[in-house]
Amino acid sequence: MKTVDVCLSPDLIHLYDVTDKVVVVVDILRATSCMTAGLASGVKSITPFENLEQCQRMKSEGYLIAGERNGEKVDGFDLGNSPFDYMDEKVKGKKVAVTTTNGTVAIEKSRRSIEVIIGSFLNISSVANYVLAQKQNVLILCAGWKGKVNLEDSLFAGALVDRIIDQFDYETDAPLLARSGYLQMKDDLLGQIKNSSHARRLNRLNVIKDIEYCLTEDEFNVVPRLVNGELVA
Ligand code: 3SL
Repeated sequence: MKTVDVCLSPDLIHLYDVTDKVVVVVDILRATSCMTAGLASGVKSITPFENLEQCQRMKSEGYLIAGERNGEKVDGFDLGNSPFDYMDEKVKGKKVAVTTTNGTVAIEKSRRSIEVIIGSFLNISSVANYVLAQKQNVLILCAGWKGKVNLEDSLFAGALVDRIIDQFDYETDAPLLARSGYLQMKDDLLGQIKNSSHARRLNRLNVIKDIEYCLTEDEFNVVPRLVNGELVA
């Protein structure tokens, strides 16, 4: 039977052998929600960078550059890290290079896997159907915050496990833990996540609209995949 596991922080990824797994990278607030929304809305590709300067250099190659550090748009970049930035007309058909505090770090750390795909509440059923249809083991990698565990990514992991567990065995207790948290909180995800550390951090930046949007389930029917270093729909 295929297995599913949950890695609650990119700093724990060294404990997992990703070479025989599809990795679902998740950063609900907000990197993977942006990637999902953008690629579903006509962005041509999104190239993730861990390093800010490398990302910035892509501007001279004709890319729009998106940059976030500590929740704020990086000065001089074209886009910040709001899903609404990625759905703007001016981004349609364009190639975007992006760097964020945690999301792009998690993608970078997953590159040795069979395949990297992008998960968010916005495309959760599509992601569930995608991994159900494949024969591969799955690791859900939560981007967290600077190496620490966060609520919103862990709840997404639990929600995805809940959708697929009938056809997967679990390798460790992390999927059980994440699923039980999700089942306990699923009727008031927004209320629970509004109290999370990152939502409170973002609230100070007035992005409540983003938080609400990022918790919308199944807005899009798209599974972004990392192909030759770029995310495509
Ligand atoms: O850390 C990240 O990758 C970002 O998604 C954080 S924020 O939501 O833009 O603050």
